[in-house]
Amino acid sequence: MGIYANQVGYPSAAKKVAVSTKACKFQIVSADTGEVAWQGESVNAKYDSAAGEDAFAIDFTSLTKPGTYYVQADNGEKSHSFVIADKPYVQLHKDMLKALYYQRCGCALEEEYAGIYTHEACHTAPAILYADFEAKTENPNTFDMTGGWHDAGDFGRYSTPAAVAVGHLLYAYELFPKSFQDTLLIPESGNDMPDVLNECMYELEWLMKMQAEDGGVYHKLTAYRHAPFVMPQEDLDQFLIYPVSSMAVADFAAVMALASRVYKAFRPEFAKKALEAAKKSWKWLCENPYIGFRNPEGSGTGEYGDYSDEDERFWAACEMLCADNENSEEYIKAIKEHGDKVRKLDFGWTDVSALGSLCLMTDGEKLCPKELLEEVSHTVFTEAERLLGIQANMGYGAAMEPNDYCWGSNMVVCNRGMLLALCAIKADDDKTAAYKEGVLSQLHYLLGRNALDYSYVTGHGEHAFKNPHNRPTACDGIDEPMPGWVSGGPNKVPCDEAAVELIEPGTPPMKCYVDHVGSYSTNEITIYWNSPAIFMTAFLNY
Ligand code: 9MR
Ligand code: ZN
Repeated sequence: MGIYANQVGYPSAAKKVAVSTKACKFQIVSADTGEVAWQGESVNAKYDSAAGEDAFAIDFTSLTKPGTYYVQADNGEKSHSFVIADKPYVQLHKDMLKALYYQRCGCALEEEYAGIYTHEACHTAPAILYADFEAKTENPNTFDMTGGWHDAGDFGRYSTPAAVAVGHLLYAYELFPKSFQDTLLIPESGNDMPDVLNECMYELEWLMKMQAEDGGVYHKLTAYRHAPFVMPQEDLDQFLIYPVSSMAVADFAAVMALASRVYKAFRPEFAKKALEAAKKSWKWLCENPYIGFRNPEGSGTGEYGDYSDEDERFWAACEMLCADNENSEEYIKAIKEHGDKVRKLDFGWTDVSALGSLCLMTDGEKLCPKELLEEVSHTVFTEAERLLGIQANMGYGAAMEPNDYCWGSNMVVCNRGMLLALCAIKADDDKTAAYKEGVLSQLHYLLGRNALDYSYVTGHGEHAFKNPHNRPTACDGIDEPMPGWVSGGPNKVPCDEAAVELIEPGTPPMKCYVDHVGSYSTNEITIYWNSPAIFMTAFLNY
């Protein structure tokens, strides 16, 4: 039997449910005093098809007194400890945001900000165009492409996931500014901008370098193959600028348009530059068809391939409508045209269309024709109801069905949390609480209420994962990883050597995970797995 709780904690005023795999009588024990604070009996045996087992609810909602507790069953078995607090996710939120700072490329991470996780400046050499590399051109043109965040456990920098991650963060800031007041202790801290905007600007300035003269945006900047496990500054491979994709152009236009609005109050010059960059890429989009991206034969870094750019164009059109009041008719036409072909429900790098929905339902509310807005809202709310339905049916309470456990399944968990959060702020008062509980349920899964008893955020929870597939973590000689990283999580088709060896065939999807540094298909970290988690905590801390 196992008892699984959110190892970080539960807000005093919310529902509090842990899970056990057997029926039991239980006590909630104070970790400080050993006193029994609550007792009850498990209820609601439910089969969880993703975990392949029954789960029983251990409900202690009525216990609201702040403190540190654990669950103890009548057979003596215990859960990890957790807190009950007014705002249990403040440090978690800060650490997940600060984690992005550790991804900064092209600068040294100084002790003052990075603590023990310092390193010298990495990837400072100029880059060359992939075409010149392939043609072995002598003395090719070189470009300064330094800056930005490493995408993940590798050192590549990719335009589409970069735009999506910054998108999540800027929307989170726009909607929940109060959740971003604390300093992150990064080099810019203490200037006149919230640190989330400082950190995002580091990525946006790099992204601007990815835009070509004609408005096209290069798909990615990576070496020909992933570096071996070395510290970033030891990776001296030639960085290559791969060709333009229309997904990169559209995502770029969208995020620059968004930045032009968000930074206006703090950095008017930067905001203006962002709007001009967005317009230039929008023009490119109007003049060019879909241009996909496939890795050239032999080249082995991330592909981020995508068979459709309709969703990226939809997001771009929504954002342009909000940022540029001069061509509204044109943008509305584009929103309709592309909107008809997309789901409007996903926040990931493959399908970004929900970023467009979010934009229309918040900033675009007054600019978007009423009928269109109603259609988008209806689609989003219908999905939210579907997700609440899945949560109610699954023993572990996550809106995750067996097929949802793909590479980076924790992104699905968090993206669905984002959608529920959007509905919570847009719903009539009587439904707000249910959607908020829905967001919490996603977070409970992420932080330990799952069949493997893992908190999938480093440094948060007694049984948090510790061995992310992340080059600096693997090579820095420091035992503990940086706190605040979200793992990719269970993947029903594990495909790296470590995972294939350690996960038995036939293992239920929710259990297809290994906390192994080699496991890139279940245990990597990425900027765009942290960003939707940050959106959720920004909402919950608000
Ligand atoms: O997150 C990506 C996932 O959805 C894909 O299934 C996977 C395989 O193509 O690639 C993931 O992205 C990786 C990227 O290609 C390179 N940097 C690390 C990313 C996370 O594993
Ligand atoms: Zn670097």
